[in-house]
Amino acid sequence: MDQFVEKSFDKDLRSLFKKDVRVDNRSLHEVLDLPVDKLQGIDLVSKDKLEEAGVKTIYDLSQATASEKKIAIDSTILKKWIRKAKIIVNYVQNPLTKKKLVLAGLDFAGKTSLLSVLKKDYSVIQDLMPTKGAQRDGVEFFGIPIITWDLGGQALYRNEYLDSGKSKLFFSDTDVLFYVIDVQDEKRYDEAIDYYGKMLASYKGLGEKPSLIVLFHKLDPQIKEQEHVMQRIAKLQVDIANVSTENEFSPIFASTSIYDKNSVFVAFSLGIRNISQTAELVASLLEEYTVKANGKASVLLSSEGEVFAQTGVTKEYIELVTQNGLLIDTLVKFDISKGFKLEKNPVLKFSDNEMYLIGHHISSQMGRTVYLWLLLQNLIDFTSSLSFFRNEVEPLLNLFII
Ligand SMILES: Nc1nc2c(ncn2[C@@H]2O[C@H](COP(=O)(O)OP(=O)(O)O)[C@@H](O)[C@H]2O)c(=O)[nH]1
Ligand SMILES: [Mg+2]
Repeated sequence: MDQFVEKSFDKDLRSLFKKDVRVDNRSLHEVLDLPVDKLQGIDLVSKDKLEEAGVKTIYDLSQATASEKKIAIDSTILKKWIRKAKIIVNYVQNPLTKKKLVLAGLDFAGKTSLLSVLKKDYSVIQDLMPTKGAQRDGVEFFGIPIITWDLGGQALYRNEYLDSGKSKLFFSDTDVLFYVIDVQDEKRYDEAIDYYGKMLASYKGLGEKPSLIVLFHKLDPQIKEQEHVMQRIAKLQVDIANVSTENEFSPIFASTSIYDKNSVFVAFSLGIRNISQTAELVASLLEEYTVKANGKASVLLSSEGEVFAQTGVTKEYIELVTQNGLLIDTLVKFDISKGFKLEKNPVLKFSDNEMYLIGHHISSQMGRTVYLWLLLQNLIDFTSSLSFFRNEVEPLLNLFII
């Protein structure tokens, strides 16, 4: 049932390699035998050092360990190279399939609302839009279609799917399962937990183990501060964790609210990052760069609201950056028909705490523009190392979902 995706050296791997490398897609496996210095960033001196340790090819490099004393290269740098080699080996050796996201939960849990946030169908902006074409049917995130599923209540007639062979059609090959629970509807907690358990059992029956995100939804900003609500949710989390363990699943928990759009993009991005081959490396590159640039927080964000990575000294700073990055992207989108364009390096000044949010274009591929948003205390010159960061991170963004 998997739908296979064609592999292409030029489309996916090209920018990880030096310019002179030529590879025919039909003999893609040959990249594994290329000498290590064909990889972008590996110089001849390092090549010799690696060779002395018996690491000659890209494949050898993927099998090396960074802590090995016999390789005389800084272990942070070596780790990155090994990680890249692993990504390449994985790309070449494993079939690429189309990914699938499932969004499930009781009726009224908020699934349709979550999807319209992801579509960036913000009603205020929608009302202001001069022209509106037909609504897009399917919602995609990171280019992956999201399938929704109502459980329980009015949708009872569909529940046969959970127990019958038909479930196979619907659930099979799920990469990430997002399970939504309405935290405001305490009366239906038991029902929500019950269906959650049934879904996990259904996946187990299929021999599948999707990545799992449980969304504590409708946790609106004003109720987040209420002690009794938080206690109730803490108990809910324990119950969900127990049912998960019984079914050999370990979910990631996230809180969401349509009144905090940032929370929705972050929660869905978490699920995607969990199945990404390159997310970890992208995150560590961003962390490294942010420290070097003296940044308080930063986020790699696409025009579609996809959060590739975020980092920062406090949770509040990270939220501030993500929220404003999203906002600026939305404004640009809204006024794009009037020729409104993002400046090369847009700067936003927060006058209450004397901080600056600076945007940097990182890549534009497949209809998505990725910006690096960086929160700084001083507008010092940090652009020198940016091109290095961009060169390193751009190929990894292209390989984010493979
Ligand atoms: N307070 C609050 N209400 C929400 C939120 N998300 C959805 N709702 C409301 O919950 C109801 C059910 O939402 P809907 O998206 O239709 O649920 P679905 O049946 O799972 O698709 C609607 O009235 C929404 O406006 C949220 O984050 N906070
Ligand atoms: Mg719905």
